[in-house]
Amino acid sequence: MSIFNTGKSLIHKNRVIPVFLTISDDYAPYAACTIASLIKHSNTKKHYRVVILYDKLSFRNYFRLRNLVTKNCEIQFHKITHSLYLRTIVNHCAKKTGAGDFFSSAVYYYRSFIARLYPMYNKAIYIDSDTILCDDIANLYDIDLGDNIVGAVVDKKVENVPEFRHYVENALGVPYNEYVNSGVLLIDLKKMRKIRYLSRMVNMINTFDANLVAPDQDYLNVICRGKILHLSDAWNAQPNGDLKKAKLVHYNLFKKPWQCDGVEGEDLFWDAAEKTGYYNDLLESKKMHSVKETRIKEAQVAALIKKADELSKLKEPIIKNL
Ligand SMILES: [Mn+2]
Repeated sequence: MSIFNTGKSLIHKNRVIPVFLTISDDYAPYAACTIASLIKHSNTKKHYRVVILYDKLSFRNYFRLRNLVTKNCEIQFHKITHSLYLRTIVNHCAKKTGAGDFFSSAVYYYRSFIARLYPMYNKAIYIDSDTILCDDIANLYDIDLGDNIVGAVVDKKVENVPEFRHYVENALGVPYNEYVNSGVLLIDLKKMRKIRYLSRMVNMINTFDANLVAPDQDYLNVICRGKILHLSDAWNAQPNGDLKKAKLVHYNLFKKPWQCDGVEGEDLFWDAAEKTGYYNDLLESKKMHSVKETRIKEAQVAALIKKADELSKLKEPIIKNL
């Protein structure tokens, strides 16, 4: 299953804290920054295991990521290979080519595979690779989920954009103030396995063949509805919000600190970047980032909002929990 593994798989007296990231080659530099920030704020007495689920990873990126390993933080690499479930998702994604089909890579769905691929863990964290830790991630791991399947932060973007709000309520049947962002997840893997999360999601993809706005996130909200613990905003703090108390910053908006100046919390990103082998590359690629690319992104956002608006006008929800 895993091709590359680094760091001894220590049999530790202290339990291990599994943290999952999902990437392709293009996101490796930002994942490195996430990991560097996680290590910076880690507790030397605790043991962290970062697991990178990927579809394509060059040797150069593999070695650069592997170089981040420390005594208390190991890194495992796991290439997601084809399975029946994945094939369904890949085929489904391949059909999405229109404007507003922004999240059309199967990699977005990899977080849904964690519970099934890792039966040895009962609890895990998933974080996006456009995040920077400002606190020990062990503090997130220690939060008691109670009867809930996942812990996540309510998505402020939905609350602030009327089209998204209507989409979530009408097309998904989820109250907008319950709809969470899937960029930071504390997951009860045992419960995920119990409800057969992955096969349920794939079944819904097959049944409804819906062209959703934020696919994996929409499925998570529909499937886990009523069983989601709403975490403090500090664990998924986003630019244009309050970053002062942030424990984790998520550059979730379309402006990324590695592309343009003036993104709130950008200093945190660059501090972490300095600790990776990517620092100079990141500075260079930022210089190359053009106004044209920014315009393309803005058009994509507009298309996404338009899509949300159209879908919110349908009479019935476009997916249902099966
Ligand atoms: Mn993100």
